[in-house]
Amino acid sequence: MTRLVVFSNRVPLGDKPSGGLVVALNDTMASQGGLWIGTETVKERSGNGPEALINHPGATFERLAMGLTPKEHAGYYLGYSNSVLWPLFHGRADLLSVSVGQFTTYKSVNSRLAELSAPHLRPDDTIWIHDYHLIPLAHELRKLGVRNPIGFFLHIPFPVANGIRALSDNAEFLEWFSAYDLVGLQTQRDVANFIGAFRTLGRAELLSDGRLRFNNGFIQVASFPIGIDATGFRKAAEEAPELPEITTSAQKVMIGVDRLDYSKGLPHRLRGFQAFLRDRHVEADRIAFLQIAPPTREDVQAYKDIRRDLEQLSGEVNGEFGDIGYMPVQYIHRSIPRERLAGLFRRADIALVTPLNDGMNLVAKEYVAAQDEADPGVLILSRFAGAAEQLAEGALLINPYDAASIAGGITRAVTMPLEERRTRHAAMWGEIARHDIDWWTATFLQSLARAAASRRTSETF
Ligand code: ADQ
Repeated sequence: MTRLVVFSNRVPLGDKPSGGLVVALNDTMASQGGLWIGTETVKERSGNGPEALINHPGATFERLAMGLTPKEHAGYYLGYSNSVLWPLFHGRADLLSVSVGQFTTYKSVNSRLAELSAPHLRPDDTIWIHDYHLIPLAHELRKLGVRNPIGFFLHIPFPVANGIRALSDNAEFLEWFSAYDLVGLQTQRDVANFIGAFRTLGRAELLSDGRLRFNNGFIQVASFPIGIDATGFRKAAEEAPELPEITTSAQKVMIGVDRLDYSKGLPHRLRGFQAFLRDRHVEADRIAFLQIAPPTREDVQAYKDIRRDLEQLSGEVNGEFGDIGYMPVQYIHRSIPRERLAGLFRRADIALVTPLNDGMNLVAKEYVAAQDEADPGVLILSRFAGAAEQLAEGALLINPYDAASIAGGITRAVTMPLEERRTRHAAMWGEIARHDIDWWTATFLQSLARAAASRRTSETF
């Protein structure tokens, strides 16, 4: 069996990792072993002696990290990755913040990571690179003579051609993808955008076998919707400790769990809830909305702005509809342990997952997995979440830009008969259990092995 080498921006270091990508891959690595390489910010790099990756022993797999100086962290992570690629890939060119030096730092961090990692690679390794921070990495590894199968998976949406056009160096950017044997995206929509962008901007040709002929090579692209540890999460929810009453007088509980990110549509969600409350006789059916939104990337201005907007709006809604013993919005600005999260999902009658754009959204899948199938809750889901492609049959799909659409979804959810809730839940659970995290890993790696083998064959002729 070949060894799996995973690259991602961060390496999981704690016992209980959180965050979409790391949670998803940690179990696979813990059970099958391998090598995980990433980056971490250090105060200063030691100037003497050859620079080395930092070893983090203590896991069932090997963990290595490259130290980033605060300046590199600013240019590569906060800068190009999260102030250029993240907003662009989520369709928010208006939030783009381009500054001198970011692009160069992004490339130099990737090339140094390649240089420091190459000596750790063995000829029979399978390499799997994750996410937008590391797009040029395969190109850099190939320059160093690495011939192993290399796959890439993008966890966030792939934008339409105009999104890529807003990258000043888009020709070089497209070129990076040709170093991979396989490019994996979350949804069919992303694959269509990818092909469209390469045809429009790179004069690529779509071949009948699905590959793209681009410059002098080929790109194999396909969708692999990421899953969760479905049975594990369900079990955690079943075994979760009793929760204290969420609020005193609310009859129904609605939950939202998101990193505090502008792509998650949190202010729009509150406007939707406000519209619902305005339309109804609140006394008749009091609903408590619990929003858990831990901070991220707080050094980026757009994230400071979203935090301020959200705090203001929840105050506004509570001021308008709150009463003694009833606060419609409870807003918690921190991370909570996964077991407790699983218990909260199970307790909640409704989940509001309303991103303006999202690669997949694992919260939607976790909420469904946590339900009691005898009396399941209702998932209200944005049509812009990647998960909507798989969960359309069971979720209430809404338009997150339209407060009336969200309000309508809440009304339907509150009044939905038990039979309908069960039918919808069963459809979603079937999909989530079938296409779980093990399915995702296995399917991607099998496709990568096939793609790499056929590329080698065509190279021989
Ligand atoms: P994220 O944008 O981080 O992931 P998501 O898919 O929802 O979004 O994953 C977040 C994870 O963190 C979930 O497992 C959730 O339970 C957990 N989490 C969130 N808030 C938490 C809190 N307060 N306390 C504890 N845990 C919390 C990126 C992409 C997504 C894609 C994933 C995986 O943006 O679109 O689904 O990667 O590919």
